[in-house]
Amino acid sequence: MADSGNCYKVRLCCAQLGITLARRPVNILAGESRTAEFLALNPNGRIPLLQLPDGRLLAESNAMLGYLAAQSSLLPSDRFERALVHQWLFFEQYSHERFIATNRYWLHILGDAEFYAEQIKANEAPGYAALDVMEAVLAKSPFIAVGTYSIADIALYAYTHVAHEGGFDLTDYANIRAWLNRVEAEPGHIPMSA
Ligand SMILES: N[C@@H](CCC(=O)N[C@@H](CS)C(=O)NCC(=O)O)C(=O)O
Repeated sequence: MADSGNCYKVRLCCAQLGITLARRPVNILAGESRTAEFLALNPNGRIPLLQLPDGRLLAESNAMLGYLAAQSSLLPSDRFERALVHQWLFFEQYSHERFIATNRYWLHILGDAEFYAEQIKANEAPGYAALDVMEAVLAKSPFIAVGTYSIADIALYAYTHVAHEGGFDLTDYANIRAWLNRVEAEPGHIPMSA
């Protein structure tokens, strides 16, 4: 799904690692991730879903990043640094994506601010709390998990760079905005629209 940040993470990682990816569109708005055929591939009924050349299937965008980036500079070999990358991948899913991406889904993808008004409001404080955490970390480090660009940056970039589409204003987040520019300057970067 072109507009999905979770799908974009995988496209961006593959582009930067020179991995060829064949895309198969799944229209979640038409229920295509909930058909019996799709549920047989991913019982959780969600995209992205990665199929390896040998047919094996992998769900969960951040698990895909870990698989694709293994033995590359995007996933440190040092055991503790690798754990730090995982720390931020879990942060992305539990403290960031479920507020920032969800508000974006309701506002930007579904375009139904009125119907979801109460939930959108409820997600604002925890969404900004996640941005506050990132802002503080990025005051001291050029990248989020370790001193170099990693899949933690890819995972958090995906929905942070479009946070405004979920109603989150980054004006007061100078460190995050500088980090977005650094991520975009990394070799092989592609935009979400690519
Ligand atoms: N934790 C999952 C979240 C996946 C997810 O929520 N995907 C959305 C699109 S971004 C989806 O498939 N929604 C359709 C549905 O729930 O039916 C990941 O990171 O891959």
